[in-house]
Amino acid sequence: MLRTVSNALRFSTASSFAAQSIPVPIHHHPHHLTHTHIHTHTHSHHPASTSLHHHTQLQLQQQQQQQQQQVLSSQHIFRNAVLSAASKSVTPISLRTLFEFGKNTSPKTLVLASQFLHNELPIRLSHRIVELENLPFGLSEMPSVKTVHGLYVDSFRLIHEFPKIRSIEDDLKFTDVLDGIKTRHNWVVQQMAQGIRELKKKIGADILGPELQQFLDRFYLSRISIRMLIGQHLALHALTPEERRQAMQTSGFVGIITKDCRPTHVAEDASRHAKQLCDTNYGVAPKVKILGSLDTKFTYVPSHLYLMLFELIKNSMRATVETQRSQRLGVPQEEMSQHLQQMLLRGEKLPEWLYDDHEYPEINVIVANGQEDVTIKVSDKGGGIPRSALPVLWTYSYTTAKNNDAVTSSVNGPSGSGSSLFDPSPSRGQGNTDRIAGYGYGLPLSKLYARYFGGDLELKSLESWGTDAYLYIRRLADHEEDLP
Ligand code: W6P
Repeated sequence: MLRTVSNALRFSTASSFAAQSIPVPIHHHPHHLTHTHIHTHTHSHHPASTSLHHHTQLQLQQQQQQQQQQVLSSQHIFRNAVLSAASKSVTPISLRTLFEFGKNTSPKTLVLASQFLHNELPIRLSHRIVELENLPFGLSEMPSVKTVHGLYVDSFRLIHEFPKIRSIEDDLKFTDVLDGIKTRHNWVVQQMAQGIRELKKKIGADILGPELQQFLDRFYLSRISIRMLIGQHLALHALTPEERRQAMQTSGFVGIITKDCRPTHVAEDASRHAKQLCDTNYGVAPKVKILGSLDTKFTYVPSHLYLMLFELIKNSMRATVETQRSQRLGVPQEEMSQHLQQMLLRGEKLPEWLYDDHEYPEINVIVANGQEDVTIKVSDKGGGIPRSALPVLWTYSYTTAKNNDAVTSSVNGPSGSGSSLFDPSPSRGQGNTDRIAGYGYGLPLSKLYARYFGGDLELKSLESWGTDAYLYIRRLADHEEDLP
């Protein structure tokens, strides 16, 4: 039995696993047992066993060994299921396919949808499970990364062990399982960010190199795809057939996709929210003007578009406010909140323009309705970014770092306020205390959302003047998921 296990391990493809010493004290593998840690050690010198007769002790040992083998065996079977799934390729789906499929859903087709996910999700999860075990710099060993790994293993197990889906009842039960999984994964982005902070603390480096960046791009893109598939499935199940028909007729919605996604509307929503945030933070917010082909509509996931436009608009707002104030007051951006506080403490009157929206240059959102792409340009006069600092905006590794003013201050003009805006890094002074943007992953994640269905997101900067963000989205929904 043990030989079978170790042979299988020898031939297994997951390098970190195969690299374990063989024959295997499996309980030493950090990832192997996640929540159900069963202790199978044979404590032959356990004090309690000294009073037993030699005979019974042997029996006990044999029994324990048998138990150990059974545990090894079920672990081994599970591990093989993960590896087997990981050796399969994912099946990319186009937005159109998701849309068309959900358009005429009968209970029967919903069962088909569940069957597809029952097959597909373990593959997508298993790729991440294996990858999470083989990260560079010992990132796999960080507690938060292990937590995420455990979450993926548990989710894999729940889906993998769910029996074959045959009936509508099975479909509903399975959908509940997916709902639970999606919720439990809500904080994975933050948990991974935490894991990276843990690693940085341990190795004392700020920048972690392109390997990690690429891993995180793959990891988050995969996460977006899994959440898209589950989200669509849940949205279809949340309505009765009659309600689904109505949603389609009145708003063009099929699940979370609509054929009438209107960038103008989404940009208005995103601007409203960004304005609230900016007002809270600065007591003022630049105007947003929407121009171009205002009646553009196309098939897309409005929640994704919202997320991207919100990120871009709030970045533009922040850059605009900070640059304008800094220029007119002649105070570096990172000293601004302190400067204003001191003025107030000294009883000085703050200038009128400071809290007047109209004193700040407008942000322009231009919608272009092309054949191939719908392109949305978000254009600010927020002082721009040195060209050399642009790549940093796409990285996951710097905003979370402490005391990295050298990096942040090279971004966005004369003073620090780089990052995905509205998320003061720990190094930033008092004043900006909001945490709305979490860990400053907004920009790199937005690019992944754009790329997911074949679009892209680019930034162009006119240093000293402003920044233009170009968001490209495929006009036709035929593009299949871009998957890692
Ligand atoms: C800036 C920095 C930035 C990032 C993303 C979008 C707009 C802007 N403006 O100054």
